[in-house]
Amino acid sequence: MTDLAADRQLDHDVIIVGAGFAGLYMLHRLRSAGFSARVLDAADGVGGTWYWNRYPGARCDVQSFDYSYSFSDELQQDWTWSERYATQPEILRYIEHVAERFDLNRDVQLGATVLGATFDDAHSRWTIELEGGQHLVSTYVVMATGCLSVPKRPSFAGLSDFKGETYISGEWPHHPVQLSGKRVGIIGTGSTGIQLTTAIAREAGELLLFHRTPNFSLPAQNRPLDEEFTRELKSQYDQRRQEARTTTRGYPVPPILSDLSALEVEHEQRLEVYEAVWRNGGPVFTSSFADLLTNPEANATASEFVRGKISSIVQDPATVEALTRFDHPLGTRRPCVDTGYYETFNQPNVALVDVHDDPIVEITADGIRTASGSYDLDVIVFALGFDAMTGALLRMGITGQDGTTLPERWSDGPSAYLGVAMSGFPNLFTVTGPGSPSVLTNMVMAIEQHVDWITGILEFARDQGTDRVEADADTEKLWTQHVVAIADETLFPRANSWWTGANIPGKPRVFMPYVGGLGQFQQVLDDVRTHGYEGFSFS
Ligand code: N01
Repeated sequence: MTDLAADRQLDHDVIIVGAGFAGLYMLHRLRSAGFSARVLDAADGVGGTWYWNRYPGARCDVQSFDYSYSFSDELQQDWTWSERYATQPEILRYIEHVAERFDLNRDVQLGATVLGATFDDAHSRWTIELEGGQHLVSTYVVMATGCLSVPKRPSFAGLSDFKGETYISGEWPHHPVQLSGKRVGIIGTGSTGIQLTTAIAREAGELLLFHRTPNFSLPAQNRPLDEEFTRELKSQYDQRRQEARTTTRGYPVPPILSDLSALEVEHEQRLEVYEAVWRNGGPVFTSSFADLLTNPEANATASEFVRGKISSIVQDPATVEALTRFDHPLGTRRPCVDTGYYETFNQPNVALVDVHDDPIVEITADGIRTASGSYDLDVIVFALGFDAMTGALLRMGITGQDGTTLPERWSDGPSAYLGVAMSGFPNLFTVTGPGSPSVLTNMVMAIEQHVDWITGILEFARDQGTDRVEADADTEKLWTQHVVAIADETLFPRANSWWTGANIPGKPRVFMPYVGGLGQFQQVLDDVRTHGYEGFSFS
């Protein structure tokens, strides 16, 4: 491929991999800055995670009007969200609208599976190899491949013997799936499994939820957005976005959150705050007090409150026990956000199968067998999570300088300067990569932040008359150490979460996202930029 890159003319200044929120905005920004760019995506449509995750009940748990692009005021004024938390079909329609509105589709190549990306050191070019034999050569590559785009696939013994239907949540078929009256089993109780549960419980004849580790789930308090709310929102959209960029989460939080320690206030006052934030709804519950994610005693008060809520909702004591046997502090695995999840267990057609002490042994022709029993099923849905943050990058066949591959480079865990670039891989950028706030924040705001910054550094390189940009190894190492050090000051690393890679056997255990928050990260990015992109070399 090296010779090919030398012989061939450049196809584009930049190849972008991924046509989700990140890839599409990257294309828009690069075009506006005068670069030629092309987006590649294996899917048959734009949308990234919202193209693939079309399982029943799929919706976003960041409020729709925050989980949307802020770069165009016309767009945010024209588009009207119907619900506080948007469903997958509505979000996909929005992304398709953006692609059309900004004339992006003409530079998006769909059905394009990337098999490899190889850097030609002598000519400072990347060659991208696609399934089917096509090769593209570019100066830069931006991996907009998503943090949750590689589903964890089932590897249960006997899987192929099953006579019924099986579905993987992240690869849900495009045709309607008929579940009504059927015996359905769901394996997995993360955000996906919980959303699936509430949706499928309405339809299935019988629903069995195979549950291994309890996750905290918080009520969304979803509602339709009426005209008055929307008018008010739109009249202050710009201020809302300005504020969002300075926050930890990438969206403004309600003023009912307390900035005190949970231990500084009386029991009654603490309960009042928890009750008010619970009633307000959404993932902000984990910020009810200032120290829930840093102080185990403070956290225990919030965990206790949620346990109490679950016990007051779910009628069956054994189910309550299984749902509340938490092995991690609240918020140290990503909390789920639901509409009626705990209430679902009171339905006569729904049961929880606790596979913590009675593990799934195999899938049989008729259903699922655990160590102590067998469950006959017509349909099994796997909601097993993702090889998060690094999965898509590691399987992309990326080879940098000196023939070093990314899997070799990251064999002890990911390392990336600002989550955006890696030494030894010049001219390659990652949007919301490991070491950036990404999945701990509102992804769309985090994407815009990274994309704007990547565009800035490419413009800077062009102004310098160079076309080779590389993160310095020492600076990258210091940043990666800093990301781990500040995570260690919190409770986050205490949990076996996908944030640490613990959900994938053999994956190095490293807390991957930057816990400092979106606003603080912006200050770092601004600082690096105003110092002439300190920590990068240009040649
Ligand atoms: O995945 P998860 P997810 N046998 O890793 C279980 C985002 N998201 O797709 O914990 C039995 O959280 C596993 O059990 P355990 C969001 O960021 C967002 O649900 O390993 N069980 C766990 O219960 C979220 O955090 C939205 O014991 C097995 C489950 O599978 C992220 O995606 C909606 C198993 C995996 O849970 C991931 O959520 C949906 C086995 N062999 C998702 N292997 C929004 O609303 C795995 N499990 C925006």
